[in-house]
Amino acid sequence: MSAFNAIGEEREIDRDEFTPGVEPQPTWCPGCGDFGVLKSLKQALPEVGKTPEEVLTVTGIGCSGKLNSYLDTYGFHTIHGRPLPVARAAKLANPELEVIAAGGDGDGYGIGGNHFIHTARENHDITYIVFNNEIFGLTKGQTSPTSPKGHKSKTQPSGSAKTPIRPLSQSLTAGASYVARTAAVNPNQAKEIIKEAIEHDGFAHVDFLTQCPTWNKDARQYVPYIDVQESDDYEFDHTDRAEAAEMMRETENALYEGEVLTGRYYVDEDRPSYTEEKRAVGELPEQPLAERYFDEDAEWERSYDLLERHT
Ligand SMILES: Cc1ncc(C[n+]2csc(CCOP(=O)(O)OP(=O)(O)O)c2C)c(N)n1
Ligand code: SF4
Ligand SMILES: [Mg+2]
Repeated sequence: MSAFNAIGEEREIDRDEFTPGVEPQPTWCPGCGDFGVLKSLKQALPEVGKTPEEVLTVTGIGCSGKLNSYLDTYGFHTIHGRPLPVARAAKLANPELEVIAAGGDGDGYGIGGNHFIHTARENHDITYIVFNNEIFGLTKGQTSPTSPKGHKSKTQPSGSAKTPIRPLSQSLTAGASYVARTAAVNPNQAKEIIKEAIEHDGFAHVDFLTQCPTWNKDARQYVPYIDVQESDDYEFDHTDRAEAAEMMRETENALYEGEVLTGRYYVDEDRPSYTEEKRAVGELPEQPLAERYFDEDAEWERSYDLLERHT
């Protein structure tokens, strides 16, 4: 696969380029589903023609947050629940950058839940991968927003009384223009879904089922899984909001009954991304802010000029 690098030269790329030169070995436990996300990204990025210097990976806190230590792109390891606002700012400053935000179910659906809703609502052109292992992995197995009702942990020894959230339905309702679920146990599908999400113009949310064999031994290991696009048992139009919503609801119910459904649930190619909307009304310059900063001829107001005018 060939691609243009940051200075416009065409060159060949392959997945090894996304493995850091001085390689920190992943500290994830053997059998952890997080390896599946890393592998699918390393395969997907060169296949969509991206070079490491064209990509920014922004992560939250958790086992999942270690992703960008093992993936050789630009990286920003943010604080708990905050990969999306950082990813949004980076995309606005440099729309040419391929921005991938990633984090856990606790990070994204719990502490960062408000950012999730509003990033979907505003349709920022970002790929958002949520490592969904149904617990807080890094902090040793507490219940998360996706833990099943009744899930026992050290902090909920009698079982969680809470009903899990429905991340796919929530994403659709909030306004995401691409919503999918895949699983670490299904690497071929995962790679294809990640490729589609990266290539999608708008907010692409991938709920990525990642087993945690260390702290969530009771959880299903997400096998066998069913690909809803491949199965004759499921027929729906993933461009139709109502049909997608119904399929998501069925999928979210099935997960807690032991049936793992995965696939592409909703795609809206027509909805303009936030960047496109802002450009259309003249509120976003054609020249990326990131470039203007280094352009001595650029006429633009720095924040302290604005401050002076308003004090
Ligand atoms: C503001 C804040 N609150 C709590 C923590 C402690 N903490 C670190 S990781 C984590 C949960 C991680 O769970 P999840 O996001 O699902 O990621 P996983 O480890 O399962 O990949 C928590 C609560 C923190 N780092 N910062
Ligand atoms: S604790 Fe669980 S989520 Fe964290 S690295 Fe180990 S297996 Fe993976
Ligand atoms: Mg988790």
